Amino acid sequence: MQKVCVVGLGYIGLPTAALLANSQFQVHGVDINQKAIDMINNGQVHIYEPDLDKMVQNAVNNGNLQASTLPEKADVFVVAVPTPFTENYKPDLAYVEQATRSISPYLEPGNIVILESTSPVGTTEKVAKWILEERPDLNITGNSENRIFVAHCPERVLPGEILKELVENDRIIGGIDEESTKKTVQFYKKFVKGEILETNARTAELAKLTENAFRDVNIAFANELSMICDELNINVWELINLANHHPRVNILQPGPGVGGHCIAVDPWFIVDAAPETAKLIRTARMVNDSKPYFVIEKIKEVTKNLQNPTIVCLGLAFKANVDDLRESPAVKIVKELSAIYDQTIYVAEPHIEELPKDLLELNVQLVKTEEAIEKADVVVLLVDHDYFKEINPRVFEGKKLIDTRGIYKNEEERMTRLSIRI
Ligand code: SAJ
Repeated sequence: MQKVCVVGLGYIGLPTAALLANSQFQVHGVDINQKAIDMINNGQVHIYEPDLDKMVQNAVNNGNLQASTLPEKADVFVVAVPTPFTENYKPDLAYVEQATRSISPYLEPGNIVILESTSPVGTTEKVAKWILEERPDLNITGNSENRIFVAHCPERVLPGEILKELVENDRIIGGIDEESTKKTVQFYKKFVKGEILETNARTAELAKLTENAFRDVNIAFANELSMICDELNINVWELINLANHHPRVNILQPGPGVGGHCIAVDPWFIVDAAPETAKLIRTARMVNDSKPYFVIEKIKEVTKNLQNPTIVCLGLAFKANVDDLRESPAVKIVKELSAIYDQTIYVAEPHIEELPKDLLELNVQLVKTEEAIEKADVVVLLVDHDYFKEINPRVFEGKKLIDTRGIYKNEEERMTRLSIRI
């Protein structure tokens, strides 16, 4: 049985570890979060992803998955740690460097080190360099007996669909040389059903960033359209629906902004690498980042002539049907509202039990959806959770509704119930 050491047990690392441990691998998971380690070793999970709890429990019970704060010797090392950006939008590789240096003492000739974290171009080469700094006895090229193999295989899974997509998605594999690519392909072929595409490390890195930048640019197009439509008093949802009937047009959906830890972050890595040239990618980021402020301006407009209106926000997550609040535009909007208004801002988020720490300290209160809507003068719909789609639109009668996700697309409904279309 091959042994795999997975470093970083978050939204990517833990599902990957669980999947491997439920196939033919012995898995040792590593994380700096002791609480997460304890939970995993008890067969529990510290993040929500459909079916992940069952898989972790099964793997731990079978003895194929165990976790610790320290790495162990293995055949394959998978690094799946965060790659955030700094305040001035520069990639922060501290976690990748720390993870790489932490596994270096455990490496043995013949091992494969795979970087799965979304990374700026050149990071996989840096991983190899950091390993050699720690382990000058190892080699990363040629036929030497002491050689190890280093490659990038970017994760591409969609939160909410992770366990399915880990197996079914096509994977891009780019080694620091051809041998590294080939060895890594052999590993992924053991559990991936999708096509495996071979390239070099730098192209693999840019391919992943390109996928997310592509989506960001397309969402920015939809968001810009929604602001143009607001100016021209045109229903953007109807407009997009009409345009999408063209066989070669497929416009995405506008919303309150772009959240999550990927699409709102990764395009900056391209901008950082080619600041003069990546004009469209930078502008798209700025359009999407400006959208929450547009929504806030709309709320201010609606509440202008109301005395101490009760404002209710529906949804905090960064997108529909997840509990993930990272980089969520909804959280940003609620925070801004709490600074603008003295009265309590009510929030309904059916996917969480309590508010995150930074909102707990503010004049923000988490309430049940129905209760919230009942007391509202103004309802701001921020996330298109299925739960909110089930709401009978009659409950909004007599209230002002700002629907940033276009749940109520029917023109007649919109005209009678919505004060503002965005
Ligand atoms: N959004 C819109 N309108 C749309 C689609 C999305 O406003 O039409 C918003 C969402 O509400 C959310 C944000 O964009 O705030 C991002 O959501 P998403 O569902 O587009 O993507 P993520 O961040 O959950 O996952 C993305 C995926 N990348 C692509 O689809 C190209 C996923 O495959 C990647 O693995 C993931 O990033 C990642 O980890 O990089």
